[in-house]
Amino acid sequence: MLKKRAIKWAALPTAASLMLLLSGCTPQEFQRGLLPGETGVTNHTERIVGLWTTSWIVLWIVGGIAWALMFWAIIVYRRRKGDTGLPQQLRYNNPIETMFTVVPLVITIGFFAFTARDMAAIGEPVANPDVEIQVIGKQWSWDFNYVDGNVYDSGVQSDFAGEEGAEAKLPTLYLPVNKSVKIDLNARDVIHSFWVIDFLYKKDMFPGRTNTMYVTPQVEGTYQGKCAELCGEYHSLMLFNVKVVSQAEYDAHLADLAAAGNVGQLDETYDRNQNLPGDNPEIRG
Ligand SMILES: [Cu+2]
Repeated sequence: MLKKRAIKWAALPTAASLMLLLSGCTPQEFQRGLLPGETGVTNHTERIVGLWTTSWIVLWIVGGIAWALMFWAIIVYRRRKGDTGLPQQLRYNNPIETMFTVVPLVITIGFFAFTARDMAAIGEPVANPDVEIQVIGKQWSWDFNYVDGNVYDSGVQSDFAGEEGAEAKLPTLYLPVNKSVKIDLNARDVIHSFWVIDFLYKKDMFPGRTNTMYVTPQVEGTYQGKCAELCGEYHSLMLFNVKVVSQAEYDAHLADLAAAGNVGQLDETYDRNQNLPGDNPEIRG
């Protein structure tokens, strides 16, 4: 009787929280492990979703076994009426200790191997990318160089002081759909991080060094981007958009930039520090 009541009490909050959790999410969202974005936003997103959800499945199984063993021990070996002193103590159980060492080791090596495999695949350089872009982070906005088109766009930090439609005015990087893109990442002052949320990928930008990422956007749309490295007072205003558009719209945008006089490339002239080591040829050669 007492047991039944205990189960009832435990079932209530569990059911309530499960209902809350499930009601807010669609099956598709669950299949993506609650990651943002849709299926196939870039050529890498499904691989990332796969690694993420498989990891969670493994972790839930490990968690389930650990919790089951824990509650079994708590319930079965609880102190009963009339018990005195300490129960019989267990020590030097070699099979159990070997298992506790080997199983986590196998799991950790497994996570490492699959992560390394996917990181290598995502970072694999594309020999002849269709589009080359340079993105430069700066406190607190972004410069975009369209290398092939020899045009640029220079952003300023966002101002969300209650103004309607402010998001549309954010600096916006255009990318053509289904084209392989090489993005060189640099910084003018401190470390920033280039993060397009729905691309499920971010990469740091260092002053004096060039990081590169390769991506093929596959779904047209407007995506939100942020700086993902705390870079100073207005880090939170370092926002941008990425518009994945058709080749024609992309060409039209580059033509608009040229017509607006944004011809050429924004170089390190605007970097705050001019004496950095790294890949600055004037210092390192
Ligand atoms: Cu930043």
